[in-house]
Amino acid sequence: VADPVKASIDKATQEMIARAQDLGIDTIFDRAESMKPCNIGMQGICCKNCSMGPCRLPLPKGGIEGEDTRKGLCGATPNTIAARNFIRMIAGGAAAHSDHGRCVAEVFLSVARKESHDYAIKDADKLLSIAPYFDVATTVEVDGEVLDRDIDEIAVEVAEKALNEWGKAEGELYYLKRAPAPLYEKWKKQGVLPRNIDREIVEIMHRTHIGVDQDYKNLIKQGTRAAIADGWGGSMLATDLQDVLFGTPYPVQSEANLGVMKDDHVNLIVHGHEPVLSEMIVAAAQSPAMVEYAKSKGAKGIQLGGICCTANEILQRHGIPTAATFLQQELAIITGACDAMVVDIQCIMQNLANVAKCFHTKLITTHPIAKMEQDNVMHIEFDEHHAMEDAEKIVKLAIDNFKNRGAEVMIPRQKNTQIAGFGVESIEYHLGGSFRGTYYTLNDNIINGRIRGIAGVVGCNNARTRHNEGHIAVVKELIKNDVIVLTTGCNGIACAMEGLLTPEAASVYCGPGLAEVCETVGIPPVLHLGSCVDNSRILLAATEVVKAGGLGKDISDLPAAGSAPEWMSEKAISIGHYFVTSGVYTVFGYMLPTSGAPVFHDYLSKELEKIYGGMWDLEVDPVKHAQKMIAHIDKKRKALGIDK
Ligand code: NFS
Repeated sequence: VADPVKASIDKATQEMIARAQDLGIDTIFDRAESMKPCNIGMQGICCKNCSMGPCRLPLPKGGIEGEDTRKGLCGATPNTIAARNFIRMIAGGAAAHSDHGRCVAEVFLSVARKESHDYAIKDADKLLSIAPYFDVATTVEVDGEVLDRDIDEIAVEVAEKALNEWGKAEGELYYLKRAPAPLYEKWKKQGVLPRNIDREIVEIMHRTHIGVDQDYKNLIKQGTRAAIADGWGGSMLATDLQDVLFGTPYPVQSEANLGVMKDDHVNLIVHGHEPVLSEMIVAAAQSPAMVEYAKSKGAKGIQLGGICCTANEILQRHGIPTAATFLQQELAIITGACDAMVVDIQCIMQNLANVAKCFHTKLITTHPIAKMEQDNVMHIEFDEHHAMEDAEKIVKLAIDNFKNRGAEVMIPRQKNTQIAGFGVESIEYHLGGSFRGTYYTLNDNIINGRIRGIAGVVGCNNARTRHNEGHIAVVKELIKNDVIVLTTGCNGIACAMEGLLTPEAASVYCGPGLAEVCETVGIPPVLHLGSCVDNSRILLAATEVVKAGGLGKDISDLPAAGSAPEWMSEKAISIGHYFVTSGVYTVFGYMLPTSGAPVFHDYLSKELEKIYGGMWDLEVDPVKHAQKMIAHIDKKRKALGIDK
């Protein structure tokens, strides 16, 4: 079994791992002890794309001397194999983000066509702001007079064009032109402008089939095209359309960690990714009728809590507290106080069902593409056409289950305050110039050196590393050195649990320059921008910084760097790759599945930097990890002539 203290830096997590062990329930932390990963797979050089394999080409101890003659049955080299595996990970990640985006686009279309009545367009301004990218007119000329166009008409046209991005037959993705012009030109020159979202993912599957693409440079080029289709396509569409439907986030105060669950309330945990479901659950759970119903069953009310990116979605738009990171999901049930956990897609551990069996918790799957085999799991299929009805059914189930709680309830006390809900628009509000309405103040503070640079620190937890240790150490080292941090995903949750998402954190953890800016403006030194599809907000914020002037002409000129200290999912690889090929120096922790193919690994760093200005790097030690990012930031400052 796992040593709880070695497994996590977080006290609540440590307590709950120990409790699980007392109760004889295994968690991911224990399984990480009893099952070790395959060393060859970790190096990226196991090819199982045909039945003559798996062909395994381990790197000899001490490395390769002379010519590298390793090859699979078909002759595939380590570079080919590692590149194939790498871009298949991109395909998996891009598919996950983009299919999520497609689902939102479908709901948006049905709302625009007035076919589903439980949702509405909440942010018409956001709709008007994105319409021009789709060549959708927002005004009409009548008798020489320019009038506002009917918003419903605009909505239908945007929705149709947006949905078409997944499968259009000609042209390129609309949003690519939102990137700084020099970046767009680089993509064009390289031939990596995505044509449509699905096609780039399908083409990866084709090109990595036995006997197709055998040149690692050509393979990674397709990986690039699919990753761009994710970051500047599927993910960006998901973010924008979610903002249109559910509202653009603005800073809100809330709390984070398992301690947000309440003894005397019905605890309903929402876990997964698409806000299409969770938005309705929030609305249902907050309705007076449901709260009354909960009271009639002996509870003081309904406490909602989120896990993974669903947490980030309902946090940034409604201030719903965050219950747990990816690695804490089993622990939320082990409190004994989780009356229902409702899940949709992505990052949901199948072992939740086994844990739920040991308690009264109702585990409910909702998505047709994500079911569980265990018989204690209920499936309530969520459909946008009767969304509210489904949501009410789920909330009621949780309430009715409150009375079935066992005596053994143990909710850890730990929780922290957080301010979340930042975005391109709110950063402009807080750090923009009062007259110019751009990122002027932010740029000014970067140029005068109060802020040394910008870091995007994102991504998962990984049971192979100590929970949250990398996240927190990297972020603390950055802000100590006056680097402002933009966070999303489970890094955002980790930072919230640690109290880094409060304005007060500035005086405790930041260097003097960043502290001064944060205190003057009243913002935390770590700005939570939402879920993993909202990494598109980081791309657009970087683009705004470029536009505001004084810091170069492209994202690759900025004193900025990216990081995923505890990554584990394929989505993280897709994100990493679209950051790199958008010009960002990007460091991953734990490992990269490329170490068995040193030539390919080098290509991902040195050669990609020559092409796109960004590069991959790996650094396991969190302080060195942050220091590498800072060194890159300083290099860019020097190139801009703003080093002191
Ligand atoms: Ni991102 Fe969201 Fe967390 Fe990793 Fe999973 S929740 S989409 S993949 S584990 S950050």
